[in-house]
Amino acid sequence: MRAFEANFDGLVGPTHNYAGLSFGNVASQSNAQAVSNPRAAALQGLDKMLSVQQLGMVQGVLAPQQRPDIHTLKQLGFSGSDGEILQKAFDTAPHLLMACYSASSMWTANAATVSPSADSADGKVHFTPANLVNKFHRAIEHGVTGRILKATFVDQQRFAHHHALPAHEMFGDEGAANHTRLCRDYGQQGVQLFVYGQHGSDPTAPKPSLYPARQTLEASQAVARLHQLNEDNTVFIQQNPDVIDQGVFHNDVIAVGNHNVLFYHEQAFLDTQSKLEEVRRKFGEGELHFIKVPTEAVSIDNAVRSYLFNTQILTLPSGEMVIIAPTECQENAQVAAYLETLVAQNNPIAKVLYFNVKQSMQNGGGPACLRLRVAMNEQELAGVNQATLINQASHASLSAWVSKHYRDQLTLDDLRDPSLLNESLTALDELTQLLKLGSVYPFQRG
Ligand code: SUG
Repeated sequence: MRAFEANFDGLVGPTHNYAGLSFGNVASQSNAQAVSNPRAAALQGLDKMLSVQQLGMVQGVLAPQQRPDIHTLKQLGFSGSDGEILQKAFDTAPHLLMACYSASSMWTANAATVSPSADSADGKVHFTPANLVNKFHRAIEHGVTGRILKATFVDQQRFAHHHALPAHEMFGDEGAANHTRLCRDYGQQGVQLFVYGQHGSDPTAPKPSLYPARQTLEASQAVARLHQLNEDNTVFIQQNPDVIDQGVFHNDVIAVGNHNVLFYHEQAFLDTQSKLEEVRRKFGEGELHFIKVPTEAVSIDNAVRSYLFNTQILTLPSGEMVIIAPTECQENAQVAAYLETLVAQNNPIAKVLYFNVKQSMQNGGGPACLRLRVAMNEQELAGVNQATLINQASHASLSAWVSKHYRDQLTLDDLRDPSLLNESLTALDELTQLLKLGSVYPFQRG
């Protein structure tokens, strides 16, 4: 049976803003307080989704979170009418209000870790929502994320949905952003690479000194157990702590894998040589391409600024491999020159396609952050909620929905405006009907 990779992108929510919430994420910190454009952000994302679908790929969409998260504000002791809660939080704890307003669920590479049925002992596709404990604004995502995943990957015979890991820093989990899979064919057993930033239980092990390492080895191991993977199809690799300190807050900012290609910066990992030998041994027979980018070709600084590695490498139905890159790669002289030589060299990557996702990039989210990959076969695809799949018609109705409900500018001062809350909930209520999700949001559940 034909197997393929589907990409499920996060739909940017109506409250997309720049709050500077992510210590260790250079773009988030440097654009703090900038004026955002939620409408442009959502339309940029939808246009990328349609373009990928038109390349012949299966493309889906994951709904955003309910924001503001008024329930969390109440849990933190703010009381009164919704308008009073927003005003009190704005006056006394603006950082909490911003966190409860973040549209950060758009980066669905952090929604969950996904393992395809070909790798799991029970033959199901497994999902574990990421607990995202390192950042408060993201730690409040996983409950609703789990409901959205269940309403999207519906067939319980084929999809296994787990709870997020315990919410403790020992199990800090950032989902697919620190996970990639190499395979000969999407339907055959592959090798899953789990990249962690630190050991959660060994204080003497290497770790970054300035910025946080968000993913722990203990979390990656727990996800591999939940997903019924085995010794032969998993490799655990530590991320180089020095690059985390230079702004590489997830592995997908320094390496990306697809099919039988691993594209990585030479400084991405610790013990690179022995770990890549382990990958090759577990991969077994067949062509496997390691494309290493040396520091003299692309500096860490340029990799972080351009998001060269936060690209999507796609295997098109024709077998051709293309890179979906942000326009920032085109604008960075060193990276643009590198990409020209890459496609000219003898490797499977045939061309680069550039996309404008600047609204997301300014918060540290490139094309690969915006998508969750789910390798599946035709039967599994039939078990997906078909209303969440992108084609010309669904792209048109979602774009019209965005244009009807979204503002074209948002400042932090707007967050105390109760009409923003009402606009957001009205939009999301309509969205659950468009995507046939049922009542996934707290405000719909009473
Ligand atoms: O978690 N930015 C996100 C970006 C996530 C990118 N994802 C991957 N690399 N897969 C984060 O740091 C910024 C929000 C703000 O500052 O308003 C933010 O959450």
